[in-house]
Amino acid sequence: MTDSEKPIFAISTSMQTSALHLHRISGQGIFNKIEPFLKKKNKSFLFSYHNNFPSTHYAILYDTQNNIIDDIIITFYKSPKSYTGEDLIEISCHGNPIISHNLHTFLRGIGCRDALEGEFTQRAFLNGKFDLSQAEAIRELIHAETNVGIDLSRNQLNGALTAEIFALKEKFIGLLSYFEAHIDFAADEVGDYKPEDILPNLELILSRLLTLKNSYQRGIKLKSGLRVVLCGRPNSGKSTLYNTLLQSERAIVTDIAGTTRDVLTERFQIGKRDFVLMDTAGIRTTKNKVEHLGVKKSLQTLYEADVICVLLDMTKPFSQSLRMIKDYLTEFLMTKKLVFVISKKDLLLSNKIDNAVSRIKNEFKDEYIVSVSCHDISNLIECFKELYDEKILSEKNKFCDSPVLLSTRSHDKIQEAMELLNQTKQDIKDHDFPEKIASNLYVSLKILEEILGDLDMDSIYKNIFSTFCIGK
Ligand SMILES: Nc1nc2c(ncn2[C@@H]2O[C@H](COP(=O)(O)OP(=O)(O)O)[C@@H](O)[C@H]2O)c(=O)[nH]1
Ligand SMILES: [Mg+2]
Repeated sequence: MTDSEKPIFAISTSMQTSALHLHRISGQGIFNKIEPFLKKKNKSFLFSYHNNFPSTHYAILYDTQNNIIDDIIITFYKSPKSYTGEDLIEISCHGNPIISHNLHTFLRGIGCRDALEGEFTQRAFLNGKFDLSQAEAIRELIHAETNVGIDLSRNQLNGALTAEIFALKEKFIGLLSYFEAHIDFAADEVGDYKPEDILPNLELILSRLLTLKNSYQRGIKLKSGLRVVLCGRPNSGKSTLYNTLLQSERAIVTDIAGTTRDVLTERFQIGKRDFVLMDTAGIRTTKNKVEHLGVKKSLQTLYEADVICVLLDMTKPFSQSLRMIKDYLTEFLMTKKLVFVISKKDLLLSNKIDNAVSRIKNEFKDEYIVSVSCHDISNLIECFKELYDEKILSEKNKFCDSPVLLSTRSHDKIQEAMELLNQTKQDIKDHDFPEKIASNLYVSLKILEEILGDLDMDSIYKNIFSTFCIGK
């Protein structure tokens, strides 16, 4: 048996001490290999390979020297109805790393080997359980950092991209049959060669490919969450708000102006809404070299923001904040969503807050204005929810069932196919030979099919599956 045919095993959970560990073993013949080492209390282990699978059993697992490894729950998945398409076993044992290491030593002893990264998924792909775009979707699903990221991966796992590539393939076949007919038959049989007649069909393919290509950037944006930057003058309460939103003492807070120098970045959630939050150095003119660099970095960070929260400490003269906004933030007033956050509201009387709101409204008409304190940020939370729904959720819902490209690999394939098709478009306009046009159409189609995988792409697979975790 070669190494690639050997049954493989890996722990699917983490190897740390925990209630349970789950292990997977996959490969033909694995049931026979393991069965002699399974017993029930005082009885031998009885189970039939002909049962309906999957079947789950309680058993005690012994090693080759007849020592107990652990009492386990073992599930048998009969080929082809398993994740890999091979006979597959899942063992759940007590979550002690020593027990799991003993189990692995035992498995090596009965002819299994350690799985490589992504090898279970690679075997599943090679056994036709899913195509390459779906395998990539599984990787994305495991690594997604946001709820939208999970939704987009599910969409691809369910075959949205696969279906689109198949639909495009149908369109290609329509185009190809025209040129094939003109290669094989004379004009009196199939009519005059007028390739420009099929240009609209080619345009249609190109426009669907463009939609796919654009979905890549949109996907990146949607799955990263809403990027919120906190900015304002020193001591306006940015770091305090940052910590309150994250519910942890992440940033240093002092009453000394210019405490924060670096940009801090963390993720946080409001329900299922995902945000990236950035705290920045207070914006002011300063002679301190380090603080000056911090201010510069703050201003650069604003370009990455979806939402800029401008903190205004209204216990200080409003003219100072106004100056800062006019001097540094004017360009963002036009290009970004701004939220004016009146901070330290616990230090302000309510008529002072009203007064502050109307002064801000006077200066900046259509922007959000909320007031917060370190004890109460409910207004801002509501505002964040609204902005998330407007900028992320509605965008996601607009495209909810359409495919979204998740990998650079598939994005580059679409790009490559589009370049060749644009060349073909020119060839058609130039009334070029049907042989040449058909050949380029075949190559473009082949490039698109590679998104779903192709059995002579061995080196690419190795690359893709090596980015999975062990046990997947
Ligand atoms: N009373 C009160 N003080 C606050 C509030 N938020 C911040 N502060 C104080 O204002 C000072 C500056 O806060 P900090 O968060 O470091 O401001 P930053 O420079 O904008 O990051 C600190 O002494 C904080 O304790 C608030 O909501 N209420
Ligand atoms: Mg700070």
